[in-house]
Amino acid sequence: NGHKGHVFWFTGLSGSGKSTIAHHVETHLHHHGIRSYVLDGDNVRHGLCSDLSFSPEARSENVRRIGEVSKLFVDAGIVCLCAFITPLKADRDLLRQILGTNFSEIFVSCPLCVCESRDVKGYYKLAREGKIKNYTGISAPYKIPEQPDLRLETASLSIERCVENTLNYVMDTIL
Ligand code: GGZ
Repeated sequence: NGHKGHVFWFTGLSGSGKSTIAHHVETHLHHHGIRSYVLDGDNVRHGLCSDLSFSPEARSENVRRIGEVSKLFVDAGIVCLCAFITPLKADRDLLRQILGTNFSEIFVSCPLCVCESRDVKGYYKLAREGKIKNYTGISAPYKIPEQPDLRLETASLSIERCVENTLNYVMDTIL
């Protein structure tokens, strides 16, 4: 296989579409014979990071651990698709320090009101009611990436187009 390991890191609000896009991209990569793996809250926050809350310090540690794990994926020659809110610039900067040129930042851009109207898990409603504290976009910050390697506008583009744009970018980066 003529591709190299690389980390594609999807950052954006809860409900912006990070995990959905990452999983679709993974499926396409498998069809192309490219080994890839999705890391997201669903498979990391219950295991590797089950001791971590959503305080600013805990989020930083969450992101740092995943950065280190994804570095191991790169060493193994695997394309790692990481889907985490990663709300702070300092944490995203740390990822670039850990991973260097094997890191790409993909900003999954979507207005808060659209994410909130989707409210797949009902968390935004609970956050508005104060039943979930430190909720990103409601009661905790999200700092918009200024110079992402790729930006996906999920409110105005279909999932299919976002996946296609990401795949093109991934192929250009790893091949
Ligand atoms: C944000 C939270 C919170 C709070 C639970 N703030 O829509 P989801 O459910 O599936 O995605 C969200 C996920 C975010 O975890 P991350 O590991 O990506 O966050 S970070 O990068 O900031 O460490 C949401 C759920 O966890 N969730 N509480 N307070 N999202």
